[in-house]
Amino acid sequence: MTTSRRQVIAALGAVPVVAAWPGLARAQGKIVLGFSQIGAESEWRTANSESIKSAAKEAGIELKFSDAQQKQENQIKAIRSFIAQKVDVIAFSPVVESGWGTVLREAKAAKIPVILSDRAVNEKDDSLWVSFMGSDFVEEGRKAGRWLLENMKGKTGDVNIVELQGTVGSAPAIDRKKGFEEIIKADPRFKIIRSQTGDFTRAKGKEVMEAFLKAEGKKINVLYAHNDDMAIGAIQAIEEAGMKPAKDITIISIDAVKGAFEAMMAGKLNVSVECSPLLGPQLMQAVKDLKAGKTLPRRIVTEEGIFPMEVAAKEFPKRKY
Ligand code: GYE
Repeated sequence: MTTSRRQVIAALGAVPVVAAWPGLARAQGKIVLGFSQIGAESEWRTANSESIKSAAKEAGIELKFSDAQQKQENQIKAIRSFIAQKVDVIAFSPVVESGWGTVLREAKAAKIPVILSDRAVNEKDDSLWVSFMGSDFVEEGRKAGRWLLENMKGKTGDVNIVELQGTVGSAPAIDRKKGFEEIIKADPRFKIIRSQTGDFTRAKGKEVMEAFLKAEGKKINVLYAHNDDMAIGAIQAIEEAGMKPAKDITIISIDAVKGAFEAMMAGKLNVSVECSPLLGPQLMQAVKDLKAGKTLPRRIVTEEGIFPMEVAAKEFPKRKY
């Protein structure tokens, strides 16, 4: 007895079969979006992936989601495969700023519009993407710097800062450093005595903080971490070195994910600057607008705040990531 196709579809369930059938999504009138994600390096990134997946589902957009495990070459491969599959729109979060020209020109030649999500690229030809949506990372760095200046007003003498940078060559690492330095240079007492990458992960944040503590020990007054995960890793290192995080060393980080709120409520982190990962809904709206023939704004900036330890318990229940 042969099994009919209808039986196979019934047995497998209609949804996965349709999804696996090239071209069928489009035949059903669905928009196809290829998204190349950086990886799963942080709590922020996990929340961002979740936001994109759930917003695509909600919007009825067929999402081809690819995780690059923090490697640019994997992102380039994914984008090439989206071009080969003739998706309607490509969106991606570039792990680093440079090196995208060739693949973006390939997308342009194939007439597939590209949206930059979360991070920017450093390419002269800005006709290679239609819109960039995400945070103003320079401003986030400034917010961190302003908070520090404000909160060290009463302190006399030098303020020795160690900095945990994000992924080398990435937009948030470059810009968060720039914005922070721009503010602290107003007061010569503020000095960055060590600065190294922790690649946005807890494990590396801990490892590098251990090295900072070994080299500088009690000289360290402040830790500025480019994201919460590295700060959380560093907090462990500080405790293991017998010091009190947020007391012996003032700690500032960026993202304001739940893990940071928990650390603040435990009295171990002084402040976190908000960076929202919830880009899914606006990305799906942009994809729909593009398909409807509308022109997107070149830049869509996410609005965000800053949360010091004192407000953590009150804000925590309202946090969505
Ligand atoms: O701050 C960090 C993540 O690009 C804004 O990437 C994002 C950054 C975020 O790994 O936690």
